[in-house]
Amino acid sequence: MLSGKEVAQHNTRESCWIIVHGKVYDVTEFLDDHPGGSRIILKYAGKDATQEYDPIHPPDAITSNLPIEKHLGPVEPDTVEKVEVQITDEEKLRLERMEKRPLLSEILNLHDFESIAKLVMPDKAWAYYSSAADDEITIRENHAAYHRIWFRPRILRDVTKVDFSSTILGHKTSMPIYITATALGKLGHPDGELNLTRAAAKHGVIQMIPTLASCSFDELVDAAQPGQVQFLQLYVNKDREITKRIVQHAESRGIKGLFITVDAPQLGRREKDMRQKFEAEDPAEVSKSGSDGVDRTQGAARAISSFIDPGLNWGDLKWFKSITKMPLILKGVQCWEDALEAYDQGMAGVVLSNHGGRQLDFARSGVEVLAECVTHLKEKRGLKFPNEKFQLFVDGGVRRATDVIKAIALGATAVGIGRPFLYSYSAYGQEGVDQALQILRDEFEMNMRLLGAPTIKDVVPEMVDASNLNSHIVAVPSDSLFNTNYEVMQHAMLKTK
Ligand code: PPY
Repeated sequence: MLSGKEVAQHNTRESCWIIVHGKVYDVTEFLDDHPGGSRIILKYAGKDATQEYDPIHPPDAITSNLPIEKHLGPVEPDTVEKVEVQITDEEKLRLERMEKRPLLSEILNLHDFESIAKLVMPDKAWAYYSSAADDEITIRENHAAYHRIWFRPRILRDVTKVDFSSTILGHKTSMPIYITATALGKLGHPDGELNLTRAAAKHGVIQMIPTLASCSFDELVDAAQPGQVQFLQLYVNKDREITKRIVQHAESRGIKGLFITVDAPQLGRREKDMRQKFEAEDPAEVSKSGSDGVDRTQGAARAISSFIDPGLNWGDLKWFKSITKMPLILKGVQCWEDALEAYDQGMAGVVLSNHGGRQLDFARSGVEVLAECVTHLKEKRGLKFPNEKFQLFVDGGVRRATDVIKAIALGATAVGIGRPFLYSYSAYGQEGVDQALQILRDEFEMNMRLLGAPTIKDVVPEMVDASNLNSHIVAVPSDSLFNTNYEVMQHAMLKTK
């Protein structure tokens, strides 16, 4: 067994050992390959890096990326110098705010989770989760687009019983939503995505596991209940062997659908996340460009995105079909032409999504794209929606069951919800997600009844007026719950020290 003293001597670029979860690793040769850059590792050279490592990496990231001969074995725990984590005044205030959270029973809607999360989450986590691309126009449009769709309810239908259960890719769901993939779950809560797995089981909804989860893939699959359905969101690696391994492992573990992300050949500019980085680090340090070529001025997301293959193209889909029998869905389709191509290439569906407004600013909302996809796929391929063989999904901006119902009326099979669940567990742990799902169920029941639709099949296109959906400038009532959560973007500011 190694001693802490011995490890501490390897604290340079020439010989760099770190401790993670009680084990020592020689990362000297890995320094320049670390997707997050070498500087952050060097900060912990010779020390215990667990606390820095945990929120960002799945537990097996280090063991699966380092050759076995670099795993140097356990360290005697008593000999390791404790890394002092200083509680800043800001952190103290945050913890005080945490104590003052309202009771869960006082949380009435998904907006409430967001506003409480904003107050009680660590700044870094809030900046990463809430940030969006450029001027953040698309993130707002995602929500606003639903305000341009109005209902045409039907009356005098027997709505004593309302059943809003449905199926997604042939699998049962208690309502036509799924928990969509969002990265770095442990930034908001120590249990990370496990909060979502557990709540999804309780409420009979499907969770899409992200490639960049903080928990390991196996941990999330192991935590599922027998029969619980999970999908996988995939970032395609430049090294296709890695992707093949991930995909085939997922299939062997019973994953029921592969959602290939196609809207992120490069990560969007999320300035709130970037600014947080400037504030969090010594400005002199951040402004230097790293000798390893990774620009650490770019916030949490960009630092770890270099593995994603910008060369991914339509020609690759055949290969995916050759390596898996899971249904393939393209996530991030943004116009009918690409939806049509996906259909022609035998995909099982598409997610009409702009990545929560985090990629191309001024990309249109998923729900607007949905309407044009339905029109053109009907016209050009004679498809009817919802369609079992080629399913349309939408995500982005959804905060109410009415939003979901509008998308269903327009032809979507189901709607993905991401940030609201992150906010729910960041503020309240798994119980927060349970409550968020319960709120949606309550909203579904009431709104289906008021719409005159006893089942999801009864939610038909005639129940909505979407005639203004494409008009990007129309007067809509302002949504104060959403707007107060929306943070006004900041300009660059003068130095304070
Ligand atoms: C996002 O932040 O929008 C993501 O999809 C996750 C992510 C995080 C870091 C690198 C690439 C993608």
